[in-house]
Amino acid sequence: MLRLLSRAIVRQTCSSNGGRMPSVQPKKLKGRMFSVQAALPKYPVAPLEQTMKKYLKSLEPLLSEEEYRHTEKLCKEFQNGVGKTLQNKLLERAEKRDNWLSDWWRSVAYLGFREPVVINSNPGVLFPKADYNDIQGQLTYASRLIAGLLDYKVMIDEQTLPVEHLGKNPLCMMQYFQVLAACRIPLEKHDDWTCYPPDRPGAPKHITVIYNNNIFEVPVYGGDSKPLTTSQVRDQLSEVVKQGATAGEPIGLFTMEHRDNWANVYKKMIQDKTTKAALESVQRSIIVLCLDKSNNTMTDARTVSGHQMLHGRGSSYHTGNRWFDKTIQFIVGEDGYSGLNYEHTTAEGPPIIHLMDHCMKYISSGKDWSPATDVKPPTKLQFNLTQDVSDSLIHAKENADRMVSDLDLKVFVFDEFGKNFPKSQKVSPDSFIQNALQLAYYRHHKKTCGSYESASIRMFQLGRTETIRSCSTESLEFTRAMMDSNVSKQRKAELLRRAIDSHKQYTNDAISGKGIDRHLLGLKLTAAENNMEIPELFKDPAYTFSGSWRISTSQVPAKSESVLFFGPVVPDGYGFCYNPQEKCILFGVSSYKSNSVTLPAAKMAELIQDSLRDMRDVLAATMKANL
Ligand code: COA
Ligand code: HC5
Repeated sequence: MLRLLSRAIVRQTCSSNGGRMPSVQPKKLKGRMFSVQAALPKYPVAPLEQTMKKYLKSLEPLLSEEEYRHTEKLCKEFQNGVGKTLQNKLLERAEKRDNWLSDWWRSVAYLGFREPVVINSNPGVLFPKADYNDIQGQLTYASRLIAGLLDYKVMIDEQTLPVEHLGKNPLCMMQYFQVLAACRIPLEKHDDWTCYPPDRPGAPKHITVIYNNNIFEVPVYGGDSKPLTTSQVRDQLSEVVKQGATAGEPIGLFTMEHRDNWANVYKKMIQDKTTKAALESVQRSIIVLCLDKSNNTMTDARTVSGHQMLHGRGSSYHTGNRWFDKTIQFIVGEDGYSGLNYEHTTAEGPPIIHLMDHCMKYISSGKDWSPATDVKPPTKLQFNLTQDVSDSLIHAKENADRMVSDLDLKVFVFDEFGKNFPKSQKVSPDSFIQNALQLAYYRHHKKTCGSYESASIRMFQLGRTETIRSCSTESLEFTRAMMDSNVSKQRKAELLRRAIDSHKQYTNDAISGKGIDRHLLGLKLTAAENNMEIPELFKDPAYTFSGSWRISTSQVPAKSESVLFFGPVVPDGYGFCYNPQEKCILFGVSSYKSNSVTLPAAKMAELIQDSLRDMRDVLAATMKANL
């Protein structure tokens, strides 16, 4: 496995296509996009002893005494033996690169990952419902969305986006530069990734629109290089609908395939010049816009639409009307529900959500600009499929439908309080919510598990994410106490505050380069790249077990009341994504129907709400007692 991985890494960094980060000519406009980019610190390699100590601490709630002692021994041996060599090699790598991790991460987390990107990797987002219910309203909404996108793109092109901050710290803005120009390309064993950044010749001037499974190249700039107005975009979309009246072959289903299957089909497809040009048009476009039919559902329309955004609801609904390899797909339904799906290689959630929030605001503003001239009409892209490729589409359809039918999702709003309550109790809202997720899991499973929360490490150049191991000795003590009627509310509140503090401390460490998971990964990959024996530490069941994220979570705050979701990362796990607002929290919860251990998503959603309420009650009661 590791050998395969190291070969894949070499292949990626040697890739002739855009497999590597595009470089940028940064403009240093004060407070804007790249003004502080060069001054951002480099991602450090943490001291080995520190990582070993923290790793052992993270295992305390997960292992038996005996298992713990075994791993403790392995850590000691590693730290005094091969770990030293690996650490030195990793430090050498860090010396030579802007970020020792980013290429590896792109490869291990994304391009080398062979399972279908849909559900397993691409997140979905459901926007607040818009007030229309027919195709005319759909086209008007979609054209406002695209106008908002073009308005945002000006800030990327001119590098005038404000620098994002985490607390007081400025963050790396490279992902923003790439989100409107990138696409994943299937290759056997290890995908490629292409990017056409805005400061290069050939930067994209069109979007891809998919309607009724037909795929179109739609110019969104005039011959005068001006962006189209809302009504000009709308005219383009009306033309798409006219030309796309007959359903096309659902070739988007291929992008939901296992990556090696898709790579195999792709290789055949690009033998045909016309098809190759059509595929490149999609890859080179700014974004994909999917114009979907109505879901025609009366019950829990939000959850149904969540499925639509995450995977398209299968071949008889919208899954063929997608291109899941594209970094951003906006999805606009005929029934007022819209959202997006994004391929994760290019960026984390925050740049995508920032763009989305801008579009939401733009839609309700009266803004527009003067019309562009010399506008080229949409072109329906031509795909010539051989019999062989058409046959593969039948398998792709079966595989997609199997995956879709197994995914359980619940999209809901907890509206009894939001960030305001934990803030009033002087505790971190994120750490409060994470402990609620721990409690919800414990309520049903009567134990804890490997738990992942994404932490941003974009305070560093080209930083991506680190893991917050959100299950701790303190969180386990708290969850146990909550389920014990003999423990007083006062004590429960004390344990909750302690668990919150522990989580907050881990968070602060993770965002400042003192996490453990990326460092451990770096040491393991260093061994693989140097053809060294995999150290015992990484063969230890505790390493695999503690990194099997049965709870996989992420906080992505948005200005709008949008809901975000993704699939579980292990069969017996849950995916929890939340968008905390001041007075409510929007949640997306997922699990697999075929798994007999996990609860249906709606049941788990109830446990989360019960946990949030119970935690509020213990804190509020003790607050009163202290007055
Ligand atoms: N008392 C009162 N208020 C507090 C508090 C306390 N003890 N602790 C925190 N707060 C406030 C904060 O000031 C902040 O205020 P704001 O709403 O005005 O901004 C708010 O509560 C939220 O803080 P907190 O809940 O502690 O979380 P955070 O914003 O620091 O986020 C992470 C924590 C882990 C989510 C964040 O560090 C991070 O890494 N985000 C990126 C995650 C990511 O990239 N996800 C997508 C991956 S694809
Ligand atoms: C719409 C935003 C969804 C968030 C996506 C996210 O958090 O992805 C995580 C990325 C990372 O590197 O931590 C992975 N995760 C979904 C498995 C938590």
